[in-house]
Amino acid sequence: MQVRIEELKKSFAEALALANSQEALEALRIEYLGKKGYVAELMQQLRFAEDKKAAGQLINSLKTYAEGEIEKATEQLRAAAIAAKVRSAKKYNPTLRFAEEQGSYHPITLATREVEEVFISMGFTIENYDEIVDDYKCFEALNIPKHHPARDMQDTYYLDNGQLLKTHTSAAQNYIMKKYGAPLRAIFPGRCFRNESTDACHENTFFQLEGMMIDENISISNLIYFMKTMLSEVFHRDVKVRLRPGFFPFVEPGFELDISCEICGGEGCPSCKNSGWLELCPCGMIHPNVLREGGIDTEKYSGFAFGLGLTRLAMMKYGVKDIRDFNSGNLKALSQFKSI
Ligand code: FA5
Repeated sequence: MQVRIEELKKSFAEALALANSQEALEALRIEYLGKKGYVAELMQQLRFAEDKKAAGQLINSLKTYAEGEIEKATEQLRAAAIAAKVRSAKKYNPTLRFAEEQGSYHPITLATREVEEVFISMGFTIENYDEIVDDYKCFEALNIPKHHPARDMQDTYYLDNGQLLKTHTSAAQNYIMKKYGAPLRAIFPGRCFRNESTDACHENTFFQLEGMMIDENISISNLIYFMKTMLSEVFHRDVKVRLRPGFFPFVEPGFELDISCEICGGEGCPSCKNSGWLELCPCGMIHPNVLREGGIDTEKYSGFAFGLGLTRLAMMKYGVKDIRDFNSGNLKALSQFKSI
């Protein structure tokens, strides 16, 4: 039996050296290890052997040897196939990097940066704030108690734990007042959410950029000065705006600052809901209740706040007719901003 097994090992090794595909290896496995293979045949003969134990060990050594070699060869063939694929793949060429298609900044990013630059030059800091906030920050700290009718204008998406997606950047006012105290000058852009139907000038997810200035002797004329400066710097041209009274529980007095629609030139179109004007930047003098809630001494300090509709500003600045294009992910629309 020993001689026979040595012969089989030798013939196996010779056949293995020639097996250069997974199919050839499988055929070899069946020939030696299959149901009707050499190992099975030797097992049949085991009962005739004088020393069954020694013969059994020899057969087993052939079986283990064949199994191990086939496994090794299978792995080698697989590795060789991967290496061949890698070799034939298109090579990465660092010198081609700039010739290939490049992305571009989103128009909201471009508009945010531009407004930020204007306010930085006027001594404002930029703050970041959460998108998920609690009821206190979004409403109560802003003089909007539970069941106040002003909440109807700002329905949003609620989490199971009672938190909500912020409806306006004003939700950061209380946090920033407590963080810095007075005097302060800060702007804070951010994504806002509202549960409302969408149209050419309303989205359920949009950006605002809030600003706050608190100091001694701040008045409406300071507010108007900063609003005018921001708009002339951002548009680099004269834009027609109008200021009218507006109600927000967190300012007193409050104003609506509208921009004449840049899409239709004030004639009326879907982008401005046919009114010729677009609500852009409500603002006002911060209500004393809100200042006190933020820990500010109202005997000494007063301040203004504004909530710029950043996505609408981008619409007007870049001539985008439909606000929904900004969130569409439509590269045909968005790639036009590459050159800006
Ligand atoms: C507010 O959100 C107030 N927090 C703004 C404010 C801040 C007032 C500080 C006073 C002082 P309003 O809901 O009007 O107000 O939204 C402000 C601006 O955000 C709007 O003028 C508009 O430009 C933009 N805006 C509001 N809702 C949407 C929407 N669904 N889609 C796109 N832009 C919107």
